[in-house]
Amino acid sequence: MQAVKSGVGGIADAALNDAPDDQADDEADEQGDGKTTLLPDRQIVMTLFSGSLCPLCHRVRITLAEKEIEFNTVPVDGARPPGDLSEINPYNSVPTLVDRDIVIYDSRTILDYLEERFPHPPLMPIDPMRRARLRLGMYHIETDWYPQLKKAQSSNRKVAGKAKKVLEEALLSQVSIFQSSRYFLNDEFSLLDCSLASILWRLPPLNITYASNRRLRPVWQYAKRIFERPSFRMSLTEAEADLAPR
Ligand SMILES: N[C@@H](CCC(=O)N[C@@H](CS)C(=O)NCC(=O)O)C(=O)O
Repeated sequence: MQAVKSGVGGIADAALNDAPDDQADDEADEQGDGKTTLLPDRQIVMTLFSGSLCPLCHRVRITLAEKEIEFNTVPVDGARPPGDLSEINPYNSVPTLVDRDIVIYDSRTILDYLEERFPHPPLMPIDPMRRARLRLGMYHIETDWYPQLKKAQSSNRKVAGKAKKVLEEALLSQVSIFQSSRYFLNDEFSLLDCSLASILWRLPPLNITYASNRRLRPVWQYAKRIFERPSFRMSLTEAEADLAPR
């Protein structure tokens, strides 16, 4: 059995751990541990294995918060993943979502599953062409942006410096899209925005300061719209909250 945190995720966990009717909490209380719970053999709510600073986990947490889905979190330290994870996910990767009998890994597969299992509020348009456009946007982010973000966080200064330049240029090349609709490529908030937000949140600490760059002003206006959403605030782990610009 695996120790888990209970709640709708992120920094909201502690408050929600006090919910009186929560069966998992009752089990924890029996153990004299008011904060952590044990994953019941038969899960009632979903469980997310999640890294506290992992951007792919973050886009899943934003999606869960948007859809107001209750879930347990198993915090995973990348260097020391729990044994349970390798038993259920051959890639031993986070995010990994457990929903009753199914274990889902790969963040994109998880997003698609959540959208289909919890269609309200919708985070994808109905129109096939608009859907395809957003899917292409997600494809670009997954193929180009996330890998560059990983490189930009590298301890190798040369690799990091080059990736930061690529990311800044990518933002500049998309400015007209950032300002052409309320959300990215769409007037409604979507899975694409959940994905982009997890990247944009991590750029200012890497000195990609779009807030103070006049040419990137539309990016900042877009980012602010997302960062101010209650779901976004709720999605943040403590470590992610610490990345906020001071
Ligand atoms: N395609 C996967 C990639 C997941 C991934 O690389 N996750 C990283 C953390 S951000 C991880 O778990 N690395 C440890 C490992 O793969 O062993 C996804 O989108 O979920």
